[in-house]
Amino acid sequence: MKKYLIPFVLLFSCNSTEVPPPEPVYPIPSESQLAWHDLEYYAFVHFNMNTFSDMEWGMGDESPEQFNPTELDTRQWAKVVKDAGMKGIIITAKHHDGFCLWPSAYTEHSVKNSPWKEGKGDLIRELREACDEYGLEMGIYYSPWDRNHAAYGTPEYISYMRNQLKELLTNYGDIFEVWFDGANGGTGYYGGANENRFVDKLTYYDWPKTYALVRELQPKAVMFSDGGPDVRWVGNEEGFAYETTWSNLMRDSVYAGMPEYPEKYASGQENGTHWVPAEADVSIRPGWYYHAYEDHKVKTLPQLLDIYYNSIGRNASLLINFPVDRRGLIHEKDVEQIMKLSTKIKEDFAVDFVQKAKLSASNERGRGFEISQVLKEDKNKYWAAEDGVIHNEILIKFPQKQDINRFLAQEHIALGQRIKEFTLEAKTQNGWQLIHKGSTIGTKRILRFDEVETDELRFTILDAKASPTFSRLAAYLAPKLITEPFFRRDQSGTVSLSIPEKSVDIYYTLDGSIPDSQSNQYENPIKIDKPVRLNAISYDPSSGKSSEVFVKDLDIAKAQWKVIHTETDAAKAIDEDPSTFWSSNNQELTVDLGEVIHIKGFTYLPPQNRFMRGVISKYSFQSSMDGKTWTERAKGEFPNIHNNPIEQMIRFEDAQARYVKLKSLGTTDNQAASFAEIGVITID
Ligand code: FUL
Repeated sequence: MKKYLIPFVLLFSCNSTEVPPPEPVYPIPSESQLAWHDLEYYAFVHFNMNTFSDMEWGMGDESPEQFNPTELDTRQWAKVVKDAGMKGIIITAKHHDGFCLWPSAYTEHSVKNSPWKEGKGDLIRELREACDEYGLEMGIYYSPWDRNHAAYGTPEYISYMRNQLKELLTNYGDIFEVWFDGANGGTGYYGGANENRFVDKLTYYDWPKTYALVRELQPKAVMFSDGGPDVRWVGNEEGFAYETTWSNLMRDSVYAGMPEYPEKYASGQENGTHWVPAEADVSIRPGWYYHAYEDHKVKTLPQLLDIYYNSIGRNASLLINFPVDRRGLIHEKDVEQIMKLSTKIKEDFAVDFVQKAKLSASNERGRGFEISQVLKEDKNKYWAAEDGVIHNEILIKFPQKQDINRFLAQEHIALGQRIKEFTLEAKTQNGWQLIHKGSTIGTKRILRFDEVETDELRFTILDAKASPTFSRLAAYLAPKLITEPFFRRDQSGTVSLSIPEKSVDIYYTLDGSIPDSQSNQYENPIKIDKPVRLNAISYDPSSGKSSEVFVKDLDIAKAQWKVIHTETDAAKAIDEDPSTFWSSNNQELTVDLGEVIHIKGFTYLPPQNRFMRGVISKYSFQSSMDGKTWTERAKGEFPNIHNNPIEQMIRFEDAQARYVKLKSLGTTDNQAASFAEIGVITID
C-alpha cells in the first residue's frame, strides 16, 4: 500500500488547481468517426435481386420482374434492430448484379420495373421512414462493381455511379455510413454476366473524386471501402477482430483492398498515420442473402456471443447482417437468435462491480482526471496520468470477495489510441494471479476469462505510446452459457459428440424431433451411414438447463470412397476433417464412390485455415460410370468464396454415378486448387 501513498499526497496538492488535458497522440478520430464509434453495434440488411434469384452474387442478367416481395415491411426490420440494441441499418441499395432498390433516374434495372407496388415502390424511402420512426441511423451499401450496366469498365459508368450516389445521398436524409464494397476488380477472379470486364479498382473508380463527392453531400457520414478512408474492413467475414487491433493505419500505403491486407495489416498499425478503425462484418447465416436451405444454419447463441466479444470486445464495431427473406421480412429464426444475443448481453453486463469498489491509481494527472472518472457514464470524463508516466498501476478493491469473469476497459480515444501492453491480475487466496496479458485496448476491450474469486484487481499498463487515459473500467460476472455439443464424423460415418464439461450430458435424436433429457443419451460414437438429420443438445442436470439445438444434415457415409490419385495426401479431401486439405497440381480431384449412387448435387469445402490458398472460384463437376467417359453435371462459380469460405452446395439434375470429379477452372489466387472436403448430395 505504501507505494500508493506518495502519489496520493501529490494528488492532494494538485487537486486544488486545474490541470490541462493531455496533448493528443496523433492520429485522432474526426468528429464523425467519434460519433460512429459511439454506435458500436448496427445491422446490415442484404435484400435485393439475389433474394429472389437465390444467389449470393447475381449475374446482372436477372429480370426486374423477379423482384417481388409479398409482405415487405421495413418497420419490422427497424423494430428487430432496435429491440436487439443495435443503432442503425445499412441497406444494399445496389449489389454486384446492379439492381437498384430505389427508382433511379439513370437505369431501368430497378424497383420501378418490378411488380412490387406496381413499380411505384422506393425501398430506400421506406427504410428511411422506418429508421426515423425507431430512432435508428441509416447507411447505404453501394457496389461499385456492376455486372448489369453495359458501360461498366468505361468512364461512362463512373458518371453513372456518381449520379446514383447523388440520388442516394441527397434524397434520403442523413446517412451515417457509405459502404463501398471492394469485391472484384483488377486482381479479379470473377467476370460479369457471361463476360470478363476486369477493371483496375485502384485507378478505375477515381476514388479521390468519389470520396470528395460523398463528403460534400454527407459531411457527417463515414466511408467504408477498400481504401478506407474512414473505416476499414476487419479482414474476414467472420466478425472477428484481432487481439491486437489498432485504429491507426498508414492509409497512404496500406488499404483493405490489397491482397496481403488480411494477413499482414488487418490488426492496424501502431504507427499508422491516419485514424481508420476496424469494422467487423458478419452474417447471422452462412450466406449474406436469404436461402431457405440455410434456415437451420442461423448462428447459435454461443457463436453470436463469440462474435460480440471478439469484435466489440477487441476495438472494432460490429455489423451483423440479416438476409431478409422473400416475403421482405427478417426471418423468425434470425429474430429469435438476435434477441437471444441481446438478452445475454444484458445479463452479462448487468452489474458492474467496479462501481462499488475502491479505486486507486499509481499516478493521476490532477483535478478532473482522477481515477474516479472511470466510473462516470459521461465518455468525456476520464482518468489520465501525468505526461511521460507510462507505467501505471490501477488497484480495484471490492468491498468483499467477489466472483468475476469479465473485465472492460476503454481508452479516451478522442486523444488517440495509446496502450501497447497491459496485464490484469486478481488477488486470490494464493496471491496475485495473472488473468490476462494483452496489447491494445482502444475504444473498448472486454476480457473474458474463467470465473475467479477475488477481492482486488490490479490493472497494469506496461507500455504505451504516451501516458495512458481511461474513460471506463468495469468488471462483471456473466452467467454461464451451456454450449451445444461439438460434432465430428469420420469417413466410415461414425459420429462423435463431445462437450468439455464433465457434468454436462448430451442427448440426441435422428428423427427430426427436438431432443430433451428424455431422448437418447449420447454415450458412445454412433454409426450413421444413411442420410439423416441429427439434432443434439447439451444438458446440465444440476441446473436443468440445456443448450441450443445443434443441427446437422448428414448425407451418406464415405466409407467406400477412394481418391484416384497417387499422392496419399489426396485422401484428406474426403476424410470428413474440415481442418485438413489437399492441393492438387492438376487442378482436380477424382473420387471412386465404391458403388453406383444416385446423386443430386455436390458440396465443396475450401481450406478452412485463416489465410487459405487455392480456393476454387470457378468449377466444373463431372460424373462417370466407368471412370473413363465423363459427363459434366454442373459448371459455374462459387460466389464470394474467398472472403466467406463456407461450404458450397450445388444441386443438379439427378444422375447415376460411380465416379465423380471436381475440376477447378480458376482459383482466387491462381494457386493449385485446394480441397478441404468434397461430398455428394443424395437427398432433396
Ligand atoms: C462482400 C460481397 O461480395 C458480399 O456479397 C457481401 O455483400 C459482403 C458484405 O461483402 O464483399
